[in-house]
Amino acid sequence: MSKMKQQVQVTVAGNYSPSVIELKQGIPAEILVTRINTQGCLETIHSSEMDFETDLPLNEPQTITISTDKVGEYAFSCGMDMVFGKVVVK
Ligand SMILES: [Cu+2]
Repeated sequence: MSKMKQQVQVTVAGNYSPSVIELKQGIPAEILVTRINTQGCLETIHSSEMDFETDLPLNEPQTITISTDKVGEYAFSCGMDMVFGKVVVK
């Protein structure tokens, strides 16, 4: 059986697109986050609920591994907590 993995691309351009990321529980997941312009204050993405903080260099996709162990909703935001998105594990 081949290994399953979920991967979702997120584009950052003044906000997060998509801003709601749905993942299935129990399947390893990563989000590939690419900041494509300098709109807003989105040079950093972080989440205390998912325990990550990552710089987003312009046009350089960053891979963030997301735990899907537990069903729930987990917020992430820009470094100044002004722009938000969330991961929904179900
Ligand atoms: Cu901000």
